[in-house]
Formats: sequence, structure tokens, C-alpha cells
Amino acid sequence: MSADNDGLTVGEMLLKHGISRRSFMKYCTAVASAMALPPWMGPAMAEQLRGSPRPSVVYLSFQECTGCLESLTRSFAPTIEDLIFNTISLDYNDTLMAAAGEAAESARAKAMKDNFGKYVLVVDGSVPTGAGGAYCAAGGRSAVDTLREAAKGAAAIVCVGTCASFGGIAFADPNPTSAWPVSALVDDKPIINVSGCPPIPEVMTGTLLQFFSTGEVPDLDEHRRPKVFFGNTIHDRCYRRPFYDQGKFAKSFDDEGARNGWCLFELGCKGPTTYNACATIKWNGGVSFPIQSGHGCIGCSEPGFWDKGSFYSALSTPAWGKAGEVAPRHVLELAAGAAAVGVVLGAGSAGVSRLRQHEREAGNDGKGS
Ligand code: FSX
Repeated sequence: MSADNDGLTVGEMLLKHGISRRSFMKYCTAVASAMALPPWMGPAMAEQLRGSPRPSVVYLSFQECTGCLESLTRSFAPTIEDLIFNTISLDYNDTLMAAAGEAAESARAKAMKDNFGKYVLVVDGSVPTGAGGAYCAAGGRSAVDTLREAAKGAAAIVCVGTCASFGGIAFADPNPTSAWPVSALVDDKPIINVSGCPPIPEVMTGTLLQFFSTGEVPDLDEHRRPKVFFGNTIHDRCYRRPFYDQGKFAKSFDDEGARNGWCLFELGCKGPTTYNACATIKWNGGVSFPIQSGHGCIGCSEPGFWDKGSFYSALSTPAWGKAGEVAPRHVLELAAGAAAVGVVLGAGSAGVSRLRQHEREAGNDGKGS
């Protein structure tokens, strides 16, 4: 956020901070590998970024708890320091910047003017529209006006957190501030949603880095989330998944099943219907994630997750409706040697082989009774 650094390329900034080409290459490779990109993408990203001017980022916060920014500052690959000092020019963020009041407002106005059409607008928090624009008003402007003004000159908008992406807490019933997600208020810009309450730090920095190095919006899912991070459910990649497949479920948080690390589905885990990378990238530099710490997933990266009922009620709709999935109740029955008609919905090969394995365990070779 310093004028001394204006106009420097990423490579020049790296040099200024004594960071070698090799270390930069290493961190881009780490990011590419965290994003499951092909191995050549890391060095390609590094080279592309090194020769480019640092992209301008304007970061607005509305109705949120600052959890997203707290999470972002804990990114390991790349670290927020790497991102801010070497890769981007963070021209406005009211929490991280030293300036306040008029100085901060004019820094934002200058960045938007100088980089019109090129800067990336990052938004966290839902946008309140109630009380005639009084909620979150700053500098005499309503939140909606501030958002729309900043959106006008943005190349793209990255919504970090479930609040900006889908409305989050404030949007939950009864939505007292008439809050909306960004996509409900801006419809003429590419929007990338990085949901999660908060999002995984490396998913935020990885999405930003990928956009800066390619200049392109990544492949998105139906909720505008990058498929590279949100292409699988937590359940798809969960290390407790073998217990689910065997019908071994913890019934309370301190029973023997829980102590043995069994599946938390019956305790309300929303992993089967939640798309995110928690089970693979994890948190705190890959140390753990909620399910590994003994609590079910609460589904925080999905739209409307606060209004979907108790975090502790088992999913009411079958999570195993996908092709190739096996209903856990039936697996249980099979494992117990009960009526051995398994149900394979969609009959995908993975589901079929799991079913056969359970049938063998239950003393039924699957060739008919
Ligand atoms: Fe929302 Fe983020 Fe949850 Fe908090 O900025 S996604 S309440 S972690 O802080 O917006």
C-alpha cells in the first residue's frame, strides 16, 4: 500500500524484498499443486507474474465478522505477506491499511481511477439494503452505492466468504437488514465466489493468484465457485469415508465409535452435501479440519446453510443419491448379514465394488441367494 512501490513489476518487488526467483517459483509451484493444477502451471504462473505490474486490488468489507480476513492472514501458500508485499498492490482494505477516514477513501478513489477496468474487487460480507442504506454506510455512502461504484471499474469481483457469496449469517431468516449477496446486486461483471465461513485461506489466495497469473476466470460450478477447489464434496475426500461405506457410525460425540474415528453422518455431518476442499487442503497449513477434530461438517460453504436446520440432525435427504453411492442403512444391513438385497443407486462401478465387498463380508457372494 505504499506509493514507493507504484509501477513496480512483481519481479522487481521480489528483488526489492530479497526474495529469489527460486523461492518465488517454489511458492507458485506449491499453490499450483494445492490447486491440483498440472505441474508445469507453477513455473508458468511464476514467470507470468514476475514480468507483470502488480495487479491492483480493492477490498471492501460489509456485513461480516472479519473471520474471512482472519483466515486469509493465515494462508501458508502463498502467505498473505507474499501476496501483499510481492504479488499484488492492495490499494484499499479498511482493516489492514494504516490510513483511515478521508485518506483511506481517497486511496480507494485513486486506485479505482488509475486502474479503471483492470483492478480486482474483493468483497467480504453481505450487502445490507435496509433502513434506507444506513447500515454499513461509510463516507456518507450506502453499502450498495459503494459496492456498485467499485464494481464499475473492476475486471472481476472475487467474493470471499459465504456472506458475500450467498448472503451468509445476515441473510439468514429473518434477514433484518435486507442483506443480499454481491451477485444479487451486480450483474455485469464476472463474479468468482470463494465460499466458506470462513473460506480456506489457500483457496482464497490460490484463486486470486490463479486469476492474476492467467487473467482468466477459472472454471466455475453452478454457484460460481472455482471447480478446482469446489469440485468435490467433503464426503468424497473424507478420511472417515471408509467407515461410512462400512456402515460404522458414531452415535454420540463420546461413544466408542467416535473414539474409533467412525463416520459422523448420524451426528449431523453435512459433508455429503457440501462442496469444498477442507478434506484435502485442510486448515492451519494442512494440520487438520473440523471432521478430523471430531465435529461434523456444518456445510458452511453452501448457500443458505444457516437456514437448513440443526447442525446436529442427520441429513434428511439421502446423501447417497449420486451415481455410484451406496445407502448406508443398506450397507449396515448387509454388513449385519440381514436381508441381502443391497441398493446401488446409479450402479456406478465404485459403488458396485463396495457393495460386493460388503456382500462378501456378509457371507453373500453376490451371485444370488
Ligand atoms: Fe461471513 Fe467473512 Fe463467515 Fe465471518 O468476511 S463468511 S461471517 S467467517 O467474516 O463474511
